[in-house]
Amino acid sequence: MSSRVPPVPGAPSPEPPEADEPVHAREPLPPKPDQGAPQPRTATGHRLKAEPEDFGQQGAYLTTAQGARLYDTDHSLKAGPRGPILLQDHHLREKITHFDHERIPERVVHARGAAAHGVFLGYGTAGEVCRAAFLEEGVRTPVFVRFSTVLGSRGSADTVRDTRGFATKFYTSEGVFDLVGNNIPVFFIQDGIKFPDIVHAAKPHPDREIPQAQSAHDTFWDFVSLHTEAQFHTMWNMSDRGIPRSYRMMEGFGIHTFRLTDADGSTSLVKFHWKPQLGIHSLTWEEAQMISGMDPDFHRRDLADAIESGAFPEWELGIQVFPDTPEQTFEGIDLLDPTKIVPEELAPVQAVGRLTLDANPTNYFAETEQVAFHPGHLVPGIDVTDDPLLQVRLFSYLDTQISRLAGPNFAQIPINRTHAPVNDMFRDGWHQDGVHAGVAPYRPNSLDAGCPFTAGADEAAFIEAPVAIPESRKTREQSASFDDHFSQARLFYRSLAPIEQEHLIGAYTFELGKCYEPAIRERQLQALANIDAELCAQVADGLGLPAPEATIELDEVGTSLALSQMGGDWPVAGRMVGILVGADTSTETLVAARDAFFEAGVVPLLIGANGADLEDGTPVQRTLVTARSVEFDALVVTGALGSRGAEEEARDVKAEGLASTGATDPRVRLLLEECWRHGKALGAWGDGVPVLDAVGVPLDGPGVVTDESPDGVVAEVLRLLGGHRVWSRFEAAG
Ligand code: HDE
Repeated sequence: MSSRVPPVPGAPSPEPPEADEPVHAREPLPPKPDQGAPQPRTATGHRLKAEPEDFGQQGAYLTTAQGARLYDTDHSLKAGPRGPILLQDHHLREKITHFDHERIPERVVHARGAAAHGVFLGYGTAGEVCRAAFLEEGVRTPVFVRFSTVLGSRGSADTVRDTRGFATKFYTSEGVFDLVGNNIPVFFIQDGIKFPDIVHAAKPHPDREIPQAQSAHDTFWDFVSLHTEAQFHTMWNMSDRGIPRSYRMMEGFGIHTFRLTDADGSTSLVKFHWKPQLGIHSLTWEEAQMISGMDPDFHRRDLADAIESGAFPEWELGIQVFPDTPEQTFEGIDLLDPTKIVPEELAPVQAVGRLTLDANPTNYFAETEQVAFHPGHLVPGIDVTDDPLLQVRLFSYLDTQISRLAGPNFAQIPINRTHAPVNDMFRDGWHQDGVHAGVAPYRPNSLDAGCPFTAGADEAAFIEAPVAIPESRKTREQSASFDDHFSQARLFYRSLAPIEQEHLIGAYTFELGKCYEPAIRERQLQALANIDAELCAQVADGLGLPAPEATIELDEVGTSLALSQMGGDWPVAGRMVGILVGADTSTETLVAARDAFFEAGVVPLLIGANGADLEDGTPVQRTLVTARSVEFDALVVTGALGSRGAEEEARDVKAEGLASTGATDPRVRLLLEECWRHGKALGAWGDGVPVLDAVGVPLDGPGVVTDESPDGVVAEVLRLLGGHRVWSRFEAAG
């Protein structure tokens, strides 16, 4: 690592460009070192002796799609320099036609996402309950993971309040296994037939198509207040889980109960969990809103930057295991009801493997947009249950890919290709990439020598667990064991720390406050009254409405500490620290402090008054114009910065509409004030200390570190980062 050019992530190209336009023909640049791509496989799963770059553009010259070299792409073929364009201009027609068809339909839900390649390492600890080969000890399986928001369109902001998708494709030796989960362990609805209803209610209103990527509107709260099974999921949404700090700092859940089979054929019921190595952390609501405007790609950028800077995100896959009894319940909880959790205190999460994301996609469209997940992509040892939400998903995902990816051959798109040999009898269809041999794609046959053959359990066939289905009758009824809509919501609320409860109350008050119709606010308050009287009273108070009485008896539910995300000390890898460069700060001290942050795995960015390099040529990465506090997890002030005379101050105060801050630049004041308000660590040394003081940051306040020299400040800021936020700055946490 050079001390002059810090490896700050985000370089757009593998080679820094020259200022002059390049004119000498050369082969394409390689992908960037942090990028990965689908493994080279044929459409039928065979490993190709090829490099991922072989699938990218080839040769030094611009060509048509047929490979003919072109001499001009800027001028259409015309009848004379000022004449009409000729129909025979094939390059023009090909270029425009391809462009006209560049877009495919975005996902109906989870349209906005970001993804990464990685590897899953089996611990072997699942062997007692599951025979899947990829869970065996030491087996390394390539994976592709796509995170997403649910409600927004593809171009919407990352930090809106919403559920997040957490979908993992395991390219196992026994076929593709997709674990298509969320960052919230329960769902809005118990039966998949209602999915279009909840999604229509949550999406923008159909008349004006507003609001985008929001649940703070009438149709959403109309539905969830009339449909109280959604209350528990909604409570997770209104909690800090709805605004994660990063995809790297989210839990993931398979939600449904799955059925595992071991090598002897015995079955167990399980719930899947992803536990992030960096802990579970969230934004504050104000940060989330500010980021939506200032950096709508915040989560996407965070994931890519972390991987590029070598801070590879990691999760442990864990399972909660339950006996597979005919009732399919555990401690009175119906395991087929996807609106219920099993508290971790009742069934601990047992780690079975580790996921590491270590490469960014090379091409967003080819990989992140075209990846096609499906909860029915299972491998021997993992099977579904009769959860009525899961059952509908098994239909929906295949169906949606056919319209989204234009036909039935989407499994042949490189990112979707399995790493196991494929010998199906599916033929033809749009974009067929296989070149199938033989004449008998049917069974039984003798003309293709009977190929392909069916496998038995000994040949690793996927065999559905032969579960008994009790004698019954056709019905549209739901089991009475699905009826309790409130007690787990109460358990959740009561398990939160006071500061988390305060955030949750604020979120309900905001969202309901944005509803136009009083009847909807009142109806939702009634649902809250059936969850917790104190919660209801506080939200009612914020709305200026009377708090209704509960209409049901509220059982005592206890608490589950695993539901709170407070506490703990976490690795700081990939956290962002802003270092404000003082006008007279010694460059040597600055570079030493910056490098100390780098060595701890943090990304330090130097913030200068403007973009000029420091005296010794050290570049700055941000300026007072491009930096905003929400980008950073901590700020350090190294000296007086951007100090101004009285005339400049008067001008800035007028132009920015900000209160006078005397000699301190108002943009510095904003940076520091926001960091203080959002509970972020603040450090200063030397001439930086009076700057903190001047903007009103109490020097003896919690999480404020000052010293004569940088060493102690850097160490203490790193320690504070491990706690995510300086919680004691918030009244409710104090
Ligand atoms: Fe999905 N869901 N979903 N969903 N879902 C889709 O499939 C659907 C549900 C989830 O990054 C769609 O390929 C129905 C639960 C994720 O590509 C679609 C029902 C959970 C993703 C679809 C559910 C999820 C999707 C849209 C109720 C958590 C993004 C495009 C029966 C366990 C995957 C697509 C990615 C995507 C249908 C409920 C998670 C329309 C009908 C519960 C993470 O098929």
